[in-house]
Amino acid sequence: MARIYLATSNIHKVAELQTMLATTAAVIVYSARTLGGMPKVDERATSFEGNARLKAYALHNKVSHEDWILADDSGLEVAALEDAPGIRSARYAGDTATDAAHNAKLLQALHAIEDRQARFVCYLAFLNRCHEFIFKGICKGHIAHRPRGHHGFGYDPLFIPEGYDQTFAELSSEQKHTLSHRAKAMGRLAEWIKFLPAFHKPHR
Ligand code: ITT
Repeated sequence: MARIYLATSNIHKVAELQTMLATTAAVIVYSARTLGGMPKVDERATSFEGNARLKAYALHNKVSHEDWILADDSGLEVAALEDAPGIRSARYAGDTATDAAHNAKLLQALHAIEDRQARFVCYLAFLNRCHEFIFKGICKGHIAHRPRGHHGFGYDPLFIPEGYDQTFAELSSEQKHTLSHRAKAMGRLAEWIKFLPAFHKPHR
């Protein structure tokens, strides 16, 4: 079976990506912890795609030739804030700030702003020594007036996906996994890896 190493230090991403990959193909999924931990990556690129690639290449020399690496760079873009926090989503209220602090800063920035349209964006970099693929997923929605719900992570308590009244943190993880930016990017990856022989499920 093919091996995929997840190039992230975010335990919530690990859980979401692992769940999504389990139904996708014949793979064994490992977190970066099995390689001694995710190296610190200076996310200096100016795009989600660039930062996803930087994370993936941080593990490049730590895995063998036939292994694959999957990295995720994602964030929340709020239209009225010129797409902030965007690629700075994880550092919006400061490098070591909590999710609650990021959410509080976002609510403050939107105080008195009526247009609350937002979208979650996810770029996945999927590569090995010979190939590199990028997959993108977007989930449109809007920002609630106060945090609601306890599931998920990050900005989930503030994000209401299009067509729903609940925030991602109020929806079950199964519902989030059918709707989210990450699920959409993973759906594209799943379509693609069907064509790679290494990921073919063995015939019974
Ligand atoms: P790695 O770089 O180690 O993967 P990270 O959390 O720092 O972990 P990013 O740089 O991609 O990852 O930052 C993404 C941030 O965007 C994340 O910390 C959340 O604040 C937010 N975010 C991304 N996807 C999210 C989701 O599904 N739900 C809620 N917030 C999310």
